[in-house]
Amino acid sequence: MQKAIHVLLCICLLGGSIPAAAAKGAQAEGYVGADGRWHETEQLKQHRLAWWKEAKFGMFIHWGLYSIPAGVWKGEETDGYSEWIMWRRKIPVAEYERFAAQFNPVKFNADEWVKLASDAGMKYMVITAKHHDGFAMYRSGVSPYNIVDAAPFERDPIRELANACQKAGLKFGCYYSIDRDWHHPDAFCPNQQQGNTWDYPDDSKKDFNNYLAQKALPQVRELLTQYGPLGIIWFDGVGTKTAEQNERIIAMVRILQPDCLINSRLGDWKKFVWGDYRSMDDDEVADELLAYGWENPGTMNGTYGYNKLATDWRSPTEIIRMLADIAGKGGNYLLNIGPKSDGLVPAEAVRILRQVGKWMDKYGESIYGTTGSPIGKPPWGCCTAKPGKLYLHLFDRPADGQLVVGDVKGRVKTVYLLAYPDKGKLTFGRNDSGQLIIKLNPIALPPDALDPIDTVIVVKTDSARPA
Ligand code: H79
Repeated sequence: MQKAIHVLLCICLLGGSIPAAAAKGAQAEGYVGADGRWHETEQLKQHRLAWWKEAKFGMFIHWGLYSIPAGVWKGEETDGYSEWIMWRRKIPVAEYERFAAQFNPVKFNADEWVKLASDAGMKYMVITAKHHDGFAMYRSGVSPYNIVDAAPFERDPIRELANACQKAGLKFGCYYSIDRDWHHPDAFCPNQQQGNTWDYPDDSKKDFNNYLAQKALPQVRELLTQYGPLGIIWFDGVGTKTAEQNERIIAMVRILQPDCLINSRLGDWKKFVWGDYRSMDDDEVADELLAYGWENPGTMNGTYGYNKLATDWRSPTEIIRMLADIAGKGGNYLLNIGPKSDGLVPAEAVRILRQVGKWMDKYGESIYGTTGSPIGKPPWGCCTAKPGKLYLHLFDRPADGQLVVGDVKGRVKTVYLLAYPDKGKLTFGRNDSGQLIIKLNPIALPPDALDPIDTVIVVKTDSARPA
């Protein structure tokens, strides 16, 4: 397969189109057809998704010029998404560009960020290479409006993070705002005036295709060719591109990096039409187990970019339970941090991630590589699964010490506390309706056996999918 893609890649890079028949004759699992679209087998897609399904937990990073005003512009406070401040305050391009001249995050250390993610149990990282403000956080030959050419910092954080992730064994991905660009005069946006209509008021003069051809596509190509293998290209900012343009973008990504995942936010925000897996709405968690891969792009404090006004942080308990709940519904958690303009991660975010890491050290087995709950969403918490195993995530202890698990199929072999596989064996039985019941008698358990955040109980059965 790799070889077939190689051949196709060479043809494509030489500028030739590939006759569909020839490509099919080569028995390629994936190829660009005469229609210009990427075609592939379900097997190839699943193969590409395998690491991501195993990983379950990643770090999202929103870092850009917006970390300088951090929610406050000319004394006016902007709550919520700090990365939207240019649009919310209608800051003219010429004024916003001055942030670039100021941006010098000398305390930035890629290895420290990667260690923070890794210690929290995260297996991948996705960082804003360009957000809606149009400023590239990497060395771009396409536009001088980038961190190396336009800021005193002169370093390329995308390169440093890509290298640090590779060293530490994390997958590395880039976020690229493809339909929005408030810096580019042609980035027309039909959605609720979400484009730059203060510097460039005449929408009828905007040639979106020019923006796409001159900036967005060449920058995506740079990201796919300058930083080694990307785990994910995470598109955002939907609404302007046509279906045909989305097809062309997908083909370009597949040809340049066949193993790189593409999230769904190329065309349709709410539906899963494009890409390898579905990005839910910002901060949205699915209501139930979904049959396809999905991901929650989540904030810790209601903003993605650093906002000094956003002090209402989710607690580590809430975040750990969200992670379990998301995994229980078959999803991934891409949890965001918004580093500051000096290059440091806010202390609250560090504190939260360390707590999450402590829990993951003990209970990671109940998250990584799991599938969603085969017993629905139980009232006392949630459930994840692996072949022959259920992981019960106990948030609320039953008052009478009897945990009603539900309709578990097959013969239950053993039930134990994940953190105490030997001493933490629990007694169990079935009630009159055949439901599995576990006895939680704290006297019989080791001290601190029940975790106040989420105690994981393993049910081992002889059934591959125990429900
Ligand atoms: O990058 C983060 C957001 O900035 C981005 N997606 C995540 C991952 C995003 N782009 N568009 N949107 C989210 C949806 C647009 C929301 C809006 Fe608003 C509602 C724009 C105007 C009203 C939120 C509130 C932003 C400004 C005010």
